[in-house]
Amino acid sequence: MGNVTVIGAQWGDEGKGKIVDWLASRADCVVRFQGGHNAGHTLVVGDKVYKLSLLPSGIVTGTLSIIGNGVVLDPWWLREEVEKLRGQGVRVEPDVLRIAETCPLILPIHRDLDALREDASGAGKIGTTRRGIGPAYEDKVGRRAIRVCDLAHLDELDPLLDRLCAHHDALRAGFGKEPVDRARLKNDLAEIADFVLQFARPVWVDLEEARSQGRRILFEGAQGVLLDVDHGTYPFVTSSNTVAGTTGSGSGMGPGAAGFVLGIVKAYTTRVGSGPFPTELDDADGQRLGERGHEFGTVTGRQRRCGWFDAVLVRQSAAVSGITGIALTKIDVLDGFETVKICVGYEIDGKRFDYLPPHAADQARVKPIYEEMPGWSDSTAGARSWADLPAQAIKYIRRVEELIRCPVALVSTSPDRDDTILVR
Ligand code: 2SA
Ligand code: MG
Repeated sequence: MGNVTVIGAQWGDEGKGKIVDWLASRADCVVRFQGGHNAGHTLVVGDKVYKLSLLPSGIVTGTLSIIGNGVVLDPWWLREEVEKLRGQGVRVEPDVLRIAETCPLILPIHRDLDALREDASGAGKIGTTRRGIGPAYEDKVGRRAIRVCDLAHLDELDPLLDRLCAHHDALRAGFGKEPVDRARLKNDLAEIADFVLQFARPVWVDLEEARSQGRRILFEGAQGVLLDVDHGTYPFVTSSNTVAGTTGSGSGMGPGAAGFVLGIVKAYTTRVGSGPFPTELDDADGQRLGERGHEFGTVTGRQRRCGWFDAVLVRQSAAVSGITGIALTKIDVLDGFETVKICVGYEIDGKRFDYLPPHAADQARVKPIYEEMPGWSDSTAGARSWADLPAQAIKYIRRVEELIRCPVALVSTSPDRDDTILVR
């Protein structure tokens, strides 16, 4: 198998961590290409649980792990996560972890701004992770970011800080906040610089070498397609492109880098943060999905909103991000439901839609049209072959496949690495 790209095909938390970990053991190199420490990937290996937010999942198995230029990097978080993993016995050294020199940094002022804006936004609140992701990407595109390579030139920081602070001081004043404490920021950067720089590399060189030697690269997406800044439920999205096309631009490889695009899809739907969610359930079924699926965020511990599987949204995700095949996860959470529902279309004022209209007001108003199927009472948990699945569960999976117009390549039946069914 050549390169593989793993992306979430819903609103994140589809169970990418397990699948990435499973694939990482077959890859030569794992690359993160967008997002920051707003991701939350839980890996269960044997009796050990690892929680990663920033580092590529390959790190746990000692696979070469690269943080590409498309990621926004919080250097203090990096140190914390590295130290935590080392404490769990994972080796994190410059030969296994490499960070693009061109990564923009997330600074304390970005976290401040994220929180100030969220708190001031009233009903327009995005429900961000408050980790400064959006403000850091804004500064990157606004050409005023401090990047990893700037840490190697601390004596040339002043003109960069002039540009950055001119912008932030004005914004902060608007919120009644004091100007940026430049001396402190410079000190903090000087203190963390060496830690980050030990991992800093022109990672495009490593990737070019890997490519020319036919090594297998695994691209690890964060969040999900419905949170993509262009294709998601804007403005209730994250600030990066989460689609597979970002693998090239976010790592320094060409557009052909992505290879097989594996979309991770949960057998039902969840979302954290604000924004439209057509199949959201406020009833006992929703509660049951949340409890059985342990639907709490890895990063912030927030309770996730839950609902039935939305085939309209996943079909759209698969189309806009060019998904080759999907991995269906957490099918066991549906065990024991008398009937299960799948959303097959929407209605607004009697008009039918087979896609999610772009305006937030329409998105909030769409009524899901459901197809009902009988559930299954037998357990799918821990199934490792197609033959282990109840007949109704197989029917459900086949119907999902038909509706989203994309083949199911894998089915995951528990958080355990080995509880995975390969579908030809
Ligand atoms: P941000 O912080 O600017 O990226 O937030 C913008 C929106 O993106 C959503 N978002 C996420 N949704 C699901 N999972 C995410 N990561 C963590 C996880 C979440 C957690 O994987 O478990 O622990 O709460 C993630 N990151 C960003 C966010 O909810 C906003 O809707
Ligand atoms: Mg997650």
